[in-house]
Amino acid sequence: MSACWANFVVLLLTVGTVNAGCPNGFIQHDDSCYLFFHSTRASWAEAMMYCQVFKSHLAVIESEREQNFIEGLLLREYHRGLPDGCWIDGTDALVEGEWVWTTTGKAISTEDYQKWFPGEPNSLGRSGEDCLDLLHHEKYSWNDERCEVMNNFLCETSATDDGINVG
Ligand SMILES: [Ca+2]
Ligand SMILES: [Ca+2]
Ligand SMILES: [Ca+2]
Repeated sequence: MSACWANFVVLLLTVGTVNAGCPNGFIQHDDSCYLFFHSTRASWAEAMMYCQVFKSHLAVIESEREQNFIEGLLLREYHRGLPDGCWIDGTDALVEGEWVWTTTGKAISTEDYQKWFPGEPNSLGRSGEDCLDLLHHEKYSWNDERCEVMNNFLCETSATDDGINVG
């Protein structure tokens, strides 16, 4: 076991609340389990891989109810020195301006729940901004951000009835 992997295991054993339907360390809300990585910073692509290591994916926010829960979770865990942004699953890297949830492959269309901060997505800069993050200083409204930015991130997976997550 590498030192790196050992650190993950220690993290898993020490963070969060254990719930019947969730992997160790994840917090349950409705049918999902969440794990906020507040002590790890990663680019959006790296964050996606971290979540996969934990048999989960970057969070997909599909309702106001889910957004509200996540806002509460991030606010509780926020402390000074953390990055302003928290990666979630959305991207428009494939076609500029067409936002999709990578995990489901579903377009974030006008009928779907969205909570962009006014003026976002604004695709700033030459490379554009192709990855979705929640901004602490904007009460966790959505923003498009450069995917290379080192942010915290939020993983999500489905809750199960028996507590054994099959991923
Ligand atoms: Ca979700
Ligand atoms: Ca973009
Ligand atoms: Ca932006």
